[in-house]
Amino acid sequence: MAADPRSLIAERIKASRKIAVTSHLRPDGDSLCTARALSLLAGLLGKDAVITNRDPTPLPFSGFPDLAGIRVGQIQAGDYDTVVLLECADVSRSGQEGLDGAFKINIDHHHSNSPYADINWIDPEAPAVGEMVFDLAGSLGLRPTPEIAENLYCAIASDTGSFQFSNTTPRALAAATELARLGADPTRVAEKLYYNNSPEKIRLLGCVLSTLTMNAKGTIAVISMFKRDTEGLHLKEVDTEDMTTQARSIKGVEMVMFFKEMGPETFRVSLRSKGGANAARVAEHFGGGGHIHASGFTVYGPYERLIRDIPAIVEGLLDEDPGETSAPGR
Ligand SMILES: [Mn+2]
Repeated sequence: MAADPRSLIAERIKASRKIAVTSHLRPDGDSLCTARALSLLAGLLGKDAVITNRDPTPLPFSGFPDLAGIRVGQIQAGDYDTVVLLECADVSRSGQEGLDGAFKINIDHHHSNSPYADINWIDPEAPAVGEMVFDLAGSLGLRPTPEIAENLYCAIASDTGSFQFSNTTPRALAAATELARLGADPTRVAEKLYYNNSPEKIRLLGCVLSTLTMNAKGTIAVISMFKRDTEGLHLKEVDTEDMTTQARSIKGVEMVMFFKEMGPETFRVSLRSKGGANAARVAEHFGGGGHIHASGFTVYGPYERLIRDIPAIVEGLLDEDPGETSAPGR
């Protein structure tokens, strides 16, 4: 039987002096807060752990004081004894170049296709990488401080959509309970994650949601955002995930189509689906791609024609492929 990757990782961390931590392109709450927790855990052992991501920290996480120290750029592998990659199915997912000679640790809760690192700990049953690093704290013989506990809790809360998605397993809830006991404050985390919007964003949300149209069956919701909607608002970046979430919350909706004007007669269409409705298959039909519940493609033409024709084609595709009925989730 192979050695437990947790003990191998713990040994390697203890034997390292300088540790680099990174996560995937367009990092999310799970990878960001877990990276922070891991660097703090390493700090408890007297290690110098530095988080470096290729992409900047997005909203709302860019406003978290705890995540302010994250560097953006490339890791100078020669400066570190160990590089930890969180949620990267391969090295290219990190956007880091020049890690070939580095000692790499791969921690992921998604199926990785290649165990590319020197130590690979892949647990597709884990609800979030934050839950795995909580487990790792035990292997390191460490009790998370309240700050570490709160980051790990935030990672799990964020990845489960506040304990709503299909990864809200007994394991996720057990870890959350334990982390709350260790000092994580669920109310404070919810404030940071969900009560952090600017007035401009809420105005834009109103604008986009007011474009809502539905097909006759009530299974497809279409919303649109035009360049003119964002121009006056001085938004540095536009987080549109909430807009699709609102449209997806309509009873009976299986697919949300979000048309975003990118240029003259050019629209990026984001698809979000639930249950068995396969967003990836629909996107592929139009030359795009993605996952079963999140995908996208680009279309060209006058808006009035696109918004009439594309949802009708999508309805046909959904009818053809009812998909397997599965639990709601992402
Ligand atoms: Mn995750």
